[in-house]
Amino acid sequence: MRLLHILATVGLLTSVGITIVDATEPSQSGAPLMVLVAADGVQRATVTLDSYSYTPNHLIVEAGKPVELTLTRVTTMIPHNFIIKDPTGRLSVEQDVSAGKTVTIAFTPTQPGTFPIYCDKRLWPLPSHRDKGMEGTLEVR
Ligand SMILES: [Cu+2]
Repeated sequence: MRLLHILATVGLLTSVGITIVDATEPSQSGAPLMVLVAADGVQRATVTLDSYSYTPNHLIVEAGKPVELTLTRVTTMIPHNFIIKDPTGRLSVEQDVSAGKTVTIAFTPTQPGTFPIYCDKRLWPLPSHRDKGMEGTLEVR
């Protein structure tokens, strides 16, 4: 049993190593999305929430202009949310998205920077959704 456990651990480490190597290659799901400014000055984009991902997972917006994100959840059972936290407190977004629902959130980032987007849902004692890869990046320029 113990040997099997060690082998399983080695296998896990190997797969993590491969993932890290792959992460240096450009991937489609990780391609940054430059959010376009509409005629009314609002930067609009749609983000799909799945288990366990955001698509797209890297949004680039301009500071000082309103952002409107349409969050669409394709899963039916697992609860997800969409959180952006700026350590300085200027930007704080926390939105639950319930089964099959679409929610629109609006905020205006004032400071340039790179902020993590993540889902903090977790079914104890399993890892959080963020740990399972449900995270992204908001880049404010
Ligand atoms: Cu989630």
